[in-house]
Amino acid sequence: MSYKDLRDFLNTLEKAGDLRVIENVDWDLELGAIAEVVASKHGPALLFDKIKDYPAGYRVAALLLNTIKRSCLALGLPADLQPLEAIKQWKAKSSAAKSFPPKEVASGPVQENQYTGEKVDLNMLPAPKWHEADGGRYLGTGSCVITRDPDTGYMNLGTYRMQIHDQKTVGIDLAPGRHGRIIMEKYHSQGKPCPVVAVFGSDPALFIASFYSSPWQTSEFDIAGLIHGSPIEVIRGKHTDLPIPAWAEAAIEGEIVDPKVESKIEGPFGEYTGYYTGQSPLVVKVKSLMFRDDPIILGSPPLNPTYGAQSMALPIKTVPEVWQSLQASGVTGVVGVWEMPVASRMMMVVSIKQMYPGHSRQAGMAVAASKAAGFAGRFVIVVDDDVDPSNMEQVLWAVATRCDPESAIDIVRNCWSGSIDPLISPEKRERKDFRTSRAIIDACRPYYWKDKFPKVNKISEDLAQKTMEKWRELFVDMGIMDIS
Ligand SMILES: Cc1cc2nc3c(=O)[nH]c(=O)nc-3n(C[C@H](O)[C@H](O)[C@H](O)COP(=O)(O)O)c2cc1C
Ligand SMILES: [Mn+2]
Repeated sequence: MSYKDLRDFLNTLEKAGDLRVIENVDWDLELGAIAEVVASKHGPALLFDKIKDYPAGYRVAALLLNTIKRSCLALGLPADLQPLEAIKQWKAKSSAAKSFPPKEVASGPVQENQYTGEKVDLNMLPAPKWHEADGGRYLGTGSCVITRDPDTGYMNLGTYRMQIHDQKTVGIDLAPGRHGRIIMEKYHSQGKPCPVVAVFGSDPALFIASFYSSPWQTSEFDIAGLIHGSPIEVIRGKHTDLPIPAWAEAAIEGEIVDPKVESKIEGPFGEYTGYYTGQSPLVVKVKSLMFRDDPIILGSPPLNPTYGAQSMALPIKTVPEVWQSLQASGVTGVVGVWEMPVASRMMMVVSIKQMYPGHSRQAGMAVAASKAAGFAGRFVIVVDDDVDPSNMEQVLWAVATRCDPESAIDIVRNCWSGSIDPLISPEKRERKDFRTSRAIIDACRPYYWKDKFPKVNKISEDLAQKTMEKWRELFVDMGIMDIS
């Protein structure tokens, strides 16, 4: 299965009864509030139309990846998979990515409306103010930002939040260590602004590819092409020479200016950590704006996860990336990787079959050092292979019963983080020291006496099965279908 563009994907959702069109909303908090409430109840994807101050047809889509089912549809996987199985299939699929360089075409729907120079006005697009204490209107929450490495020409995609400052200027928050930021800094060190294309309404394939991170010098266009099943069609940008996805809803061409030349603080912005953080000084000067007739802005507002409002139901990004990096760094015996839903990468779990002394610490350190979970991480929990890393009860039980705090928690100091981290003190923020510590929580049975560790008290599958068979009518009567 594949989809041509965002509209095509929304049609698929509509046919599946998984999209609700909501009309007559205000971009100023009302749209965001509806999205947050619906997300917290795991409701349908949303398409907002007739937005205050905008012509009918200028729309905002949201909550595309908010359920496991929609995430699977977006990834081109069967829609009824369990979370761990879905991630395993997506990991297998993404690791088999072959080279899918974008395919240049002469023109595309994204060019239906084009403005350059003085005619550019970003306020033409319906950008919501999503959360109450946001510093402004965010056009880029489900963005796809394209840059090119000046040394090698490889093209990087990233999702970075973007706030409208004025008609021709947007703020962009590029965390330290992002490929997009490394590329930008190369231009700035040569005294040049960094050419950039930003897409504000791509289909889920391009969006997922953007927040996914391929290894340095490997383009995320390959991931987008893989999900599509064919190369992404692009037109060549007149102002940047960068590829612009031809079927995108809206895009800009511009330059990220060296903050020493020009800067403006964006944010704060309500983030996935459950706090308002950030404040990036980086700005993009926009040279051209283009959008389709009746454009659809793709929104992906971060939400406080403590009441089920995550914007991503399936850990599409962190888990497969970390799992692959464990394999690449030679850590054997990994049976599962997960992130705690309420803490995302701040609390990663890896499950291993212990095979040699020091194995569990090696796995923990490799997770803490990976690109996907290394940035703004906090805790890495290592569990044995009898613990399902995606089952929070099992993980916490293992921590409580198998981790001796004195000998099985290690602290690593001065690790990679950024302004998004709520634990960066005001003093550290002031001097731009964005480092924080990590704890490796080894909740595996102690290696040298693991075979003498007390036996687990839990009904065996065999006894559960036999009991279920003999007492089936009783259990059915009680509404109990599964007792293992
Ligand atoms: C919805 C969403 C919003 C994101 N916003 C930002 C952001 O504002 N700044 C940032 O540095 N990373 C952000 N990220 C994470 C990056 O997109 C992600 O780490 C990506 O892999 C970076 O790619 P790169 O290393 O190729 O630049 C966001 C991710 C998602 C899913
Ligand atoms: Mn990259």
